[in-house]
Amino acid sequence: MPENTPAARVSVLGLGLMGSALASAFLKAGHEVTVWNRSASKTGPLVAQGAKPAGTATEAVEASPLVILCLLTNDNVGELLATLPESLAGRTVVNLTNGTPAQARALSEQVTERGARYVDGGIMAVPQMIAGPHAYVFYSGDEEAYKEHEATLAALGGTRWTGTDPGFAALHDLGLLTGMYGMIIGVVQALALVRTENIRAEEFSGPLVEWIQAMLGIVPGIAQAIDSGEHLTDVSSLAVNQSAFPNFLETFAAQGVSSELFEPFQALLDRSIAEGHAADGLSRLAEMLKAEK
Ligand code: FVH
Repeated sequence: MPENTPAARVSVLGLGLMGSALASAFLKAGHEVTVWNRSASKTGPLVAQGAKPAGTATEAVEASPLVILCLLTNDNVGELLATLPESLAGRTVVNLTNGTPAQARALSEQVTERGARYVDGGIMAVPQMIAGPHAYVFYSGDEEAYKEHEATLAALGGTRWTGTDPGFAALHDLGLLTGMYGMIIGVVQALALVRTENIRAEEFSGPLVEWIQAMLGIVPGIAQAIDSGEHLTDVSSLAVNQSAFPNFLETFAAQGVSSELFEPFQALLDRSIAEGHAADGLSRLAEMLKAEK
């Protein structure tokens, strides 16, 4: 525990892979931890580390001013919260379950209506990384409650405040994961392509990583163009990208690799050009993706 951080009472509800890692991190930081899980068998290893088992979710909530939830889905969270309206009052609920901004906002209402404070969190780590140097959590919601418990929450990793809109932590979480999935789409397509000629994926991963790292340098420029609305480019126009794109789709077909992940990109390029944006850079595509809310 960092110096000057007093031991806190924390309850962790939901002891799957992630919830167990969270509870364990609080214990290692010297906090007094109460644990509950729907299937009681999962409390065993944490009790062995010093956690107190709660017989019911209500008992777990009543044990601590800070209540951490980490269930599979936010629907599960809503259902669980609905079973404990009385015991929530006066506590801070920090929900670290993965979900959508709309779900976080709805849960915030559900919790505050019962006299408790709500903070939502998006964990940027896998269970094995919790409490390590690269783990951090986005938080949003009740700022006073967050500040009151930030030192305790720091046992899990870095703390990044995103604002008082309870949906913002989920938005940041999903934003980063969207970038990650975009990269994974490119990586699996590239490796599937070179494997058709028996080039080893491991061998190709070297230049692939090097190239992706070099290309990451264009991200700030794309972001700047999106913020300013100035999409004209002298680097790589949509017209240039559109003219090269059939080479990819033709090669995928010729090599027997599905192009199902890439066809939507071709369609988006075509639509951008048809709407008069041929001279713009790739940042224009963010505008093209906007749909009416
Ligand atoms: N694991 C990971 O890498 C990711 C990293 C980023 C954040 N996610 C999110 O964390 C949430 C929990 O994930 P998890 O890895 O702990 O998941 P499981 O090991 O499958 O544990 C699920 C727990 O949820 C409990 N549960 C499920 N349904 C209910 C319900 N209706 N009522 C009460 N509890 C429920 C389940 O209980 P049990 O099956 O053991 O009885 C587990 O405790 C998740 O949002 C990830 O997206 C993890």
